Amino acid sequence: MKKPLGAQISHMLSDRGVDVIFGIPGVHNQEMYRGIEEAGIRHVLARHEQGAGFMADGYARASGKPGVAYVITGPGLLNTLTPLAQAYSDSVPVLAISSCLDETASRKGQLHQMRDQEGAAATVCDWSETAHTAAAAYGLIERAFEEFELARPRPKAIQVPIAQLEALADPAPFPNQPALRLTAQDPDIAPVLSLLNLARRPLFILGGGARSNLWRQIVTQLGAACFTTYAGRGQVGADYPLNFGATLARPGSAAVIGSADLVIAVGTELAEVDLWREDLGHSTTLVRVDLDPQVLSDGQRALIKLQADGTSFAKTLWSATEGVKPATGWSAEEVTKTRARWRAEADAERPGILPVIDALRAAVPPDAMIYSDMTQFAYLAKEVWDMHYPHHWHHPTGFGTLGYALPAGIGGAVARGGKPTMVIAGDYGFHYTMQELGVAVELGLSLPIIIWDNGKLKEIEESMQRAQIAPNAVIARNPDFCAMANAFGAASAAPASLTEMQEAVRAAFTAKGPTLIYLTPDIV
Ligand SMILES: Cc1ncc(C[n+]2csc(CCOP(=O)(O)OP(=O)(O)O)c2C)c(N)n1
Ligand SMILES: [Mg+2]
Repeated sequence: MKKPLGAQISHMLSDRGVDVIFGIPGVHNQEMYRGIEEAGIRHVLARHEQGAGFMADGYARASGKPGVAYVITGPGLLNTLTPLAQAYSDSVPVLAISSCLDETASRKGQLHQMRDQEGAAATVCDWSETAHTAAAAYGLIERAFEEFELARPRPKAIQVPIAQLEALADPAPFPNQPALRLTAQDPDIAPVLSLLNLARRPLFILGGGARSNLWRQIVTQLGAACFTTYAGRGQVGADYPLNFGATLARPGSAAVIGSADLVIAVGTELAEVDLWREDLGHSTTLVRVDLDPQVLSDGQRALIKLQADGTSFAKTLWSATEGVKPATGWSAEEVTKTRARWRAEADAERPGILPVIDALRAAVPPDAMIYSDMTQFAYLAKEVWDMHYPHHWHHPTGFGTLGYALPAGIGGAVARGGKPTMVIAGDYGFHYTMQELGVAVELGLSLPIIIWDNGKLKEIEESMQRAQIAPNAVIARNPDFCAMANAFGAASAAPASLTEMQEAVRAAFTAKGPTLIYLTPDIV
């Protein structure tokens, strides 16, 4: 049956498994809202398109499905560019569908007109295209979903001219048969196996792309030590005696890596934000496993490069490890001592936060999913908070955007349908997107929102001090955060002790709406 294209698009998305769309309507994209309910899709109304974009990101990270945002021409799309750039750097499948003007070359001064909307989105997305016909819209959506599945997932922007959204169109074609990955065949790991047979101190570095529940068994069987990136936490389990944890950013990790006689890095960019130094520190063969040729060809001098996804690699490796004798060069004692030293080092760098982190972790269910912002609390926590499950801590890693945590956590909580989800933000960063509290209240999300209020932009103040700049522009007047949360209809707590904090956090996970939990460094 013919319907306006705007409505057909929602049906097409629904047929491809989309059950939630985050967005904001306007007169330009209202046709996209005609079919949402009929298609069985839930819409979450953000308070700012940046919020909608981060919600789509948080939803995608929690569900593994693409996150979709509906926004208007011009300012609506521009407001989502920051989240789209964040999704690009962290390889998150986000699809932004917006309206656009029908004609811009000869008509100036139209509502929401800008110079080059398609081009603007192209600067931060994998691609940005305009669908001038219904067939083009369907083709682009199909392509986006196919690429999310088959290639490194990255955000895409599709814009549809207003007249097209309004015009009657036939339904989209049935979903394509899912394509089979070429790389689905077992990667050839023979050279890796020969090296493993010789290695005394093999070391794995597991990133967010390592995705497999076999890693614990693999490293145990091989007697291998491991590091994870922040995004790779939870792949092996904190109680594995040879797990150095997410401590790559400790300068001393270079020496440990240098002492390994085989290093295998899986599904990690080994980027600046993973290492905070140029060189990994290895002095031996580096094996690199990744889907992305750009990662394989970077400056880390990998001797063996395998183009494979982490899941297939782990599967093939596991089926071949039986014949490999476990290595004996690492000792659990060495790992424990090193970790204790690094923990003390991290504690000394940002004093006073570690006891709060430990107490918080003890009160959080092991399967909680955590969304953190750019705050000292999270920088330290990411290093010392061992995760029970992989892909349960999400941070605006690559792009480093303040204001990520709350909206992304809302998107995550929506995807998780009641499973424990928590937000951690700093006092300053919270200002960026705090209006999205209204969404969390509206949806009745049982979301603890931890605010770490050190009264300033502390990370920046300390950086200025290190650079011998007299700190300035690093103090903002904060609102009464608890009163503000209450004004939005959220609950709040300002615990004076760590025990009170734990009680507040436990209660927040089962509350009928969000709870802002206000912490200051005075807490004891
Ligand atoms: C969009 C954006 N603007 C600016 C920055 C730079 N920046 C990083 S941390 C920070 C201060 C954050 O202060 P707060 O949230 O209070 O955390 P704290 O460091 O005090 O724990 C700023 C301004 C950024 N990361 N993102
Ligand atoms: Mg602060």
